[in-house]
Amino acid sequence: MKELQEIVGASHVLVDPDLRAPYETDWTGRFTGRAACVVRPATTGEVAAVVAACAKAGTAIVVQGGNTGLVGGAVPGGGEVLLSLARLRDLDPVDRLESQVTAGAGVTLETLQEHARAAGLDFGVDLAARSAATVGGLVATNAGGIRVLRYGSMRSQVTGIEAVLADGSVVSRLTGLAKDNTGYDLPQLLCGSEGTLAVVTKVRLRLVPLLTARTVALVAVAGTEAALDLLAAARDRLPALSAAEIFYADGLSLVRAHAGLAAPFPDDHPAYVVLECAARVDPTDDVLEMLSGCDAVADATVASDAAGRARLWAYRETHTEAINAAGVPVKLDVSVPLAEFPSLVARLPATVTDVAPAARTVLFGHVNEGNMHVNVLDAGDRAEAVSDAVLTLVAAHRGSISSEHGVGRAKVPWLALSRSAAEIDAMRRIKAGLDPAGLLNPGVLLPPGSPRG
Ligand code: 2HG
Ligand code: ZN
Repeated sequence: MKELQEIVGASHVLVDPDLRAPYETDWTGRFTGRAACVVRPATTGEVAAVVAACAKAGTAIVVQGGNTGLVGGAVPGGGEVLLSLARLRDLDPVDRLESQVTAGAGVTLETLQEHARAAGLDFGVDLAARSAATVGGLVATNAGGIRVLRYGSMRSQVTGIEAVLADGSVVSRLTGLAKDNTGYDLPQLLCGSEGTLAVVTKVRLRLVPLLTARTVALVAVAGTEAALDLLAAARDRLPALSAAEIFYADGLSLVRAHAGLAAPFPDDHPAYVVLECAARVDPTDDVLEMLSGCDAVADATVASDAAGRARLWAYRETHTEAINAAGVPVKLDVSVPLAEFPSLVARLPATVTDVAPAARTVLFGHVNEGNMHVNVLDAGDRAEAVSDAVLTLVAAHRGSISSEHGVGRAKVPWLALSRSAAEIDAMRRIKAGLDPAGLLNPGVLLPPGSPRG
């Protein structure tokens, strides 16, 4: 402890239980664990010294950014040093020539977006937790969000990484070269590694053109199949399409009650799709033309001014908050091929109530990627049974048990539903090579059997 205090300063080693508490429980309140202490380094050098000290003492580390994760991957299992990267907030000036920027792991997504926009550019990833989620966490989980349709997930934005390895050594690859075939791509290996292979301290990121002409449409449809028909029309006819999201009547009721929002349409409908187009010239006419030619549209409302767009997005983006206000949910985040999407949605509610009769299932997600956020309230002591039933159903639909939130601690028992034994073995060997003592995020991502995994 004394050594850690010498590295980061006594005020940045939190031992008092009250000070540790906000770091020890995740945002949903479902995952909690005790840390030996919380250490808050401010530089890569300090991170390296902390990791080296922990390696020497054989102490495990759990790594945390904005603590907005949803799978328990950044809260302690018990007794680890919790390494918070929130103070790594360096943000270089935007490199306009390369259209890139280098950001510290603790920079929030919102700060990064504002920084890019002030330079006339934009960042390709956006998600509802933008005010707290940090660059390091977004990389560690390969975050997705609402613009994957247009720009891909976090790994597609990453051109370089600086990271501290489990022995405290630093690997730095921040030149951001567009072409560089000189061996294993370590930055890409770290995207989605959930803090199990190294501690990401800085990231070099690709920026995208700033598209200020934006139009959002909230479209009422008869159900999931109609939503897919609408999606197909939008993808065919709207080259500026940048988001396509889905939610259902019960989610809308919950959101409206929680946030006091007005009904979007005179009538209720089974399902709703949010479409956003972003371009340099106003895409509204194209959106209206597509909507008027699409039979799947039961009703629609369109906004192109900032306040109107935010008003329509609120119906989708308030889901997480509204669900959390109703109780501690079982959160599952799955994806299936689009052809399987309607069958999955149709079978989910009964699959849940078969094992947890009192439970309520709220579905919403990113329809373009077949990514459904399955939130189950009132599961009581049936949380594991619910997860098992839903994830088994997803596997039977050729899907992934974690589409964008990662495996964390929550999904470890089900990893084999999405990954073969040979793949898990290969992952274990990579883990053993980079972290032989199993000190980084033990209990996260890999099933037991790997070094302290
Ligand atoms: C979103 O798409 C996030 O809003 C959170 O991935 C999903 O709360 C959830 O289940
Ligand atoms: Zn999502």
